Amino acid sequence: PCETTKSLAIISAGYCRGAPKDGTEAGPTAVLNSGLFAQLQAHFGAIHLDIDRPDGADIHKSLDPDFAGMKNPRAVSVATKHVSERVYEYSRNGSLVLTLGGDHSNAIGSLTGATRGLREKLDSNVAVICVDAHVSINTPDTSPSGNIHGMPLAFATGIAQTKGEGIFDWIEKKHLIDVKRLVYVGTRDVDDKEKEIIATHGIKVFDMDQIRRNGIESVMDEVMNYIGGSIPIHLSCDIDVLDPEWAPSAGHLVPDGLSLDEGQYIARRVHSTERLAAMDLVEVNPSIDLPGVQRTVDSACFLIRSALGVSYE
Ligand code: B3U
Ligand code: MN
Repeated sequence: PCETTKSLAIISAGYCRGAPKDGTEAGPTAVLNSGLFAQLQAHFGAIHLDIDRPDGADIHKSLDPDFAGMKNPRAVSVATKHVSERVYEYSRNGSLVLTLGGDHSNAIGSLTGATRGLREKLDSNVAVICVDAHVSINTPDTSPSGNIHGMPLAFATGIAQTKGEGIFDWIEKKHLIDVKRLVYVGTRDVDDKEKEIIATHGIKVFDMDQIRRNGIESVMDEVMNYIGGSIPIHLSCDIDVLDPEWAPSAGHLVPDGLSLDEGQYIARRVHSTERLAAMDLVEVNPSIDLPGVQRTVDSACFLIRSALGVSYE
C-alpha cells in the first residue's frame, strides 16, 4: 500500500555529458520557468532543489577519457550519483519526486534513488513505466555510440555491470530496479543488440506499432495489468517519445511518435492509480530548433501536470 503523497520535491538535474549535444543543461529552467513551478507550488507547496555541485562539470574532459567505450564516464557517474542521493532522501521521506533533465543519463540517478528510497520506506519494489522512443538499455559493450544517455536502463537494472574507479562504482544492489517490473511504452527506435537484451531478460515492451493497432487506451489497460495493483510507480519520460511535431527540441528525434493527447492519456492513467511515487522528464533541449522550444516546453509541462494531477486556469 502506498500512502497519498503530500509533498513534492523537484530536482533540477541539468547535466548533459551523457549526450553528444550540449543544451539539455538548460532543460529544467526552461520547463520550470514557463509557469510550471508556480503551478506546482500552488498545488503542492513544492520544494525546488537545484543540484549544483558536485555535478561532474568541473571534471575537465582531458581528465575523463573514455572507459570501456563510455564517453565522459566520470562526469556522468558523479552527476548521477548526486541525483540518486537527493532523490533517495526525498523518496525515503515520503515525497513525490520530480527529476528534470538533462540528458537521459540522469535517469540512472532518478531511478536508482527512488528505488532505494521506496524500498526502505515501503519495503516494496517499484514499477517503472518508461515512456521513450528508445529503450535506452545499451550496455557499454553493445552501445553503438558510447553515449551514456543510451544506457540508463542498463545501469539502473544492473544489466550493465561495468565499473571502474569513480565510474558507477557507487551503484549497489539496493539501487537496482526489477526488470520484471519494467515496462516500455511508445518505443520505435531500438538497436538490434538492445532487442537481444529485451528478449533475454523478458522485458515488456508496448511499441508504437501496438499503440497504432490497438489504441493507447487498450495498451494502457495492459500496462496496468502487467505492473499489478499495489506497488508504487516511477514514470520515466523521455520527451522524444512524443512525435517531433509536439517536441521538436530534443536531441534524437524519431518520427511517428505519440501525439500530445496520447502522452497525456498515459500520464493521466498513471495519476489515476494514486501510486505515482517518482517521475522524471529528460532530453528537453532548448538549444535545438529554437522556434520549437516553447512548443516542446509546453508539451513537457502538459505531461508533468497530467501525471501529477495539477489543473490550472
Ligand atoms: N541507441 C542509440 C541512440 C540513442 C538512443 N537513445 C539515445 N540515443 N538517447 C545509442 O547511442 O545508444
Ligand atoms: Mn529517447
